[in-house]
Amino acid sequence: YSNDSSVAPKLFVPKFEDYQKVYNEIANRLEEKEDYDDGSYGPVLVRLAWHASGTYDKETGTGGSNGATMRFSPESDHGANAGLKAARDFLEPVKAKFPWITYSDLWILAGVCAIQEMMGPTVPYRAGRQDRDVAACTPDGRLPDAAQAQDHLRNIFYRMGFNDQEIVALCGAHALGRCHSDRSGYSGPWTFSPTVLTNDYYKLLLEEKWQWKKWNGPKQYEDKKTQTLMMLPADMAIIQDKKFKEWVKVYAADNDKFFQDFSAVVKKLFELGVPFKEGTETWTFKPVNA
Ligand code: ZEM
Repeated sequence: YSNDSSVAPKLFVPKFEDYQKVYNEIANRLEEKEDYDDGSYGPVLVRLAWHASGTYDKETGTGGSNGATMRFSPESDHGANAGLKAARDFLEPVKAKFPWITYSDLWILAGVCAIQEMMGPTVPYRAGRQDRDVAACTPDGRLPDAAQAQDHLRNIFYRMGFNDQEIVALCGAHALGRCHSDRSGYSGPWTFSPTVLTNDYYKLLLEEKWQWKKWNGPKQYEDKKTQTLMMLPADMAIIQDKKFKEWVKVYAADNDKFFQDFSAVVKKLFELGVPFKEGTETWTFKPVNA
């Protein structure tokens, strides 16, 4: 045995530059694969990172993005996770090219990348998540139920450690993407620009007239004017609740404030329950196509 570093095997310790390479690869794949959905895998990548993180329970310290346990049944089969295979499959070639990154770090890096590449704020990132096995899968029912209202939202998000302002800021993610009838059963986008992050979700909530959609699907709202946009009962709850609504007004009036608070709350979400080593650096990635 020798302490001489010149003969010791070289351990690959990835640095910021290496993670930026992974970021760039994801960004370039987003640009390439523009024939998906509304033109981007971005929204479904954000949803994957959110569902990986949103299982966190602060009382028991279980769940959260450390582990990437949605790779395994039963968690992959939970109703809330329907459709997220598309996002996981999108990232497989990235994992193959950079096998040193854990799935847990990769899924969250992809969420950060998607937000930034869809013109959102920069979201600071720390690496260090470890993949865990099937035994760490969380029980079904930890993610919010779209059919429910403010009491349910508070139960679910307080369990993760968020307050009312943070709940409303997180909901602004619904500026992105859409509901798919073959996934959640709901249908349609929340905004007219589902691949660009804006505060339009809050503006539309306040400014449009919303009515129940007449159809055979689950109860959801549509905008009266164009009948092309949607709101879930859980979305509507944030303007039906007085305390939530105050924050909806703040974010509808001020996109910069929304971006600032959204960046902070998403970083918090993505780090729930992650045992970072002391001194772990916080990085911000350079956008590629944004
Ligand atoms: Zn969502 N979300 N979400 N969400 N979500 C859907 C889609 C997307 C709720 C919910 O039930 C649903 C947050 C919070 C909440 C995104 C991000 C974030 C869909 C549609 C449903 C039903 C799924 C489908 O059919 O494909 C509820 C009840 C929430 C409680 C407040 C938070 C927090 C998010 C991130 C920070 C995104 C980006 C999508 C769009 C996915 C896509 O494929 O387009």
